Parts: sequence; C-alpha cells; structure tokens
Amino acid sequence: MSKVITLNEFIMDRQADFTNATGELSRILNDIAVASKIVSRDVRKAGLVDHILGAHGATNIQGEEQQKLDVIADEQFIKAFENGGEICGIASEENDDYLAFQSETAKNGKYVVLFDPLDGSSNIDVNVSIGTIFSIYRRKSEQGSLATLDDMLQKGNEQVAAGYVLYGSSTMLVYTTGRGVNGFTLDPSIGEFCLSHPNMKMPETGRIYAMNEGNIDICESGIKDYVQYCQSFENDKGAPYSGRYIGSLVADFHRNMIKGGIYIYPDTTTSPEGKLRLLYECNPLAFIAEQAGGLATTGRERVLNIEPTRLHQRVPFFTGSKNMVEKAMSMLK
Ligand code: P6P
Repeated sequence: MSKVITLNEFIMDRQADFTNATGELSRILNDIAVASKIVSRDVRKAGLVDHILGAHGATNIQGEEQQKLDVIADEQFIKAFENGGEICGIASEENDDYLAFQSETAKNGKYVVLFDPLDGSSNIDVNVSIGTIFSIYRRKSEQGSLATLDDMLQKGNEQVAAGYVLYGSSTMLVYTTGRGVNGFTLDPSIGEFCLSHPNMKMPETGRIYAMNEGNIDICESGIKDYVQYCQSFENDKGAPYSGRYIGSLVADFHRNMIKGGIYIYPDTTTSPEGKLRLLYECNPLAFIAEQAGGLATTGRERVLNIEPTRLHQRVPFFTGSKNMVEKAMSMLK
C-alpha cells in the first residue's frame, strides 16, 4: 500500500518547486482546504438541519434566491481569507461588490481571491453534488494599501493558482499552480485531503456532451448542429456519444476531467452573454482545463485571454476534451 500524501505535505513538497516561494501561496491553499472541510461538514448535514435548508430570502446580484448554505459557505471562506494574513481582498458571487480587507495585516497581503462559494446551490434541496470554485491572483495595487477593483479585474492568464472543491459522493479538492493539476480526496476519518488523483489529464476525446438542451432552440444554430452530430455519429474512437447534464458546473466539469467530454453553456436569446461568470467560474476552470491538456473557450476565443470589465460579467463557456471543443467550435458559424 503506497504512502498517504496529505494536501499539506504535497503543498510543502511542491513549495520547493518555486524558487521565490515564501510559503504565502501554500498558506492560502491550506486556508481554502480548512474552509472547504467546514463547508463539506455543513453540506453533508444540509438535509437534516432545517435552519440551513431553504432559501435565505435575500437574493444575490444574479437575482437568484440565496440558499442559506450559500451564505454560510461565503462567510466561511471570507473568514478564512480575512484571517489568513495573505489575502488583501476578495470578490465572490454572493457579494455585489468586492471586499477590501481593512486590517493592517490583511492590507499587507500580496494576493486576492475570487470565488464562487457554492456553485449549483439550487441542487442542495435535491441532494445533487455542488461545488466551490476559486481563483488566486497577485495584487496589482501597492502592498499595505486597500485592495482595488483593478486587483480583481485581471485576465485569467494572470492567475497564480485556481481550483475547485466538489461536494459529491466524496469531497474532492482539485487545484493547479500552473505546474499540472492534482486531485485530493477528503478522508473524514482523519480530516485530511489525501492525494488521490496525481497529475490529472483530461482525455483528448470523450463520448459525453453536457448541455442544457432545453436551450437548443434559443442558441446559435451551429450548437444544434453539434448536438445533432453527437446524436448521429460516433466519436473518433468509434464510441457513440452520450448526453449527461448534471446541472451543477463543478460536477459536470469534474466528470469530464476524469472521463473526457465537453460542457457547453452558450449565449442564448435570454442570456446574451451566456450564464456563467468569467472571473470566478470560467477563468479558474479554464486554467485547470488547459493545465490538464483540455480547452476552454467562449466558442470563439480563449477564455484566459479575455480582458475583464465587470466583476460579475458572464461569458459563453465551451470546455473539456481538446478534440471535442475543437469540433464544436468548427461547427459554429
Ligand atoms: P441551467 C448553477 O446555477 C450553474 O451556475 C452551474 O452550476 C450549472 O452548470 C448551470 O448554472 C445550470 O444552468 O440554466 O442549465 O439550469
């Protein structure tokens, strides 16, 4: 039986890879891991504790009812970042504006984190997997000052790290710092994330396409052509395609990381910019997809090249196995 490598050990070992690493990024990743364990504990009992279930009543900037777990998760991560001492500010799906932390310690932080604390939360009541998505940047503003909006509006290719936590049949944390992608599974018996998926690579092709086909008549015809292609032909390994759509981005994305596949959320007549948010959903997953050998585009351009203009801006999102994303893009007019 091989030695169990915990996330802490892995981060410390990898810290040596970075010549000028001073441990700050390692501490941030550990803070995320601790907050994720707490959120995982709360998610696992969501069906039992009435005070958590049900809409929080308030609605977030997306106009979506906030499930109480959304708010709890958001607060958990903000507390971890604010007290960690490395982060000077954050932006979150659940907060209309970015937050610049006020303490002298936090103002000396060199990084900012953008995150979606609990994506897919509308699935909580039906016990479907949900996830956290995060993206870490070096600040652009002067150390010692308050974080600024410019610190948040950076291109995806400026990320120093990105990852997701999947609260599924097990709780997994998957992240990259630009040197490949590694996955860790939470062992609740010891409370540690343990290396379970070293050096993750997204299969170049797959047989799964994930899209809300209810939108098929309100998006561009090339997408309908691609879906019909999947329904009529076999993939380049002679296997028939299958439609699988969980309706929870992190779960659909992670399945494609393991098995290969494509996830498409296009722009539609009702969502002309698409539904998914650039800064804390598409950019971090695009970083991971590319590091694992996959692709992430808007259907026309590389997601990581997009110059952001608004915190909660949305983009169309095509991500997954290289061959499948290229095929889908070739069918767009
Ligand atoms: P639809 C959840 O709200 C989410 O942001 C993603 O997790 C998911 O992939 C998508 O929206 C589902 O959207 O319109 O298909 O219900």
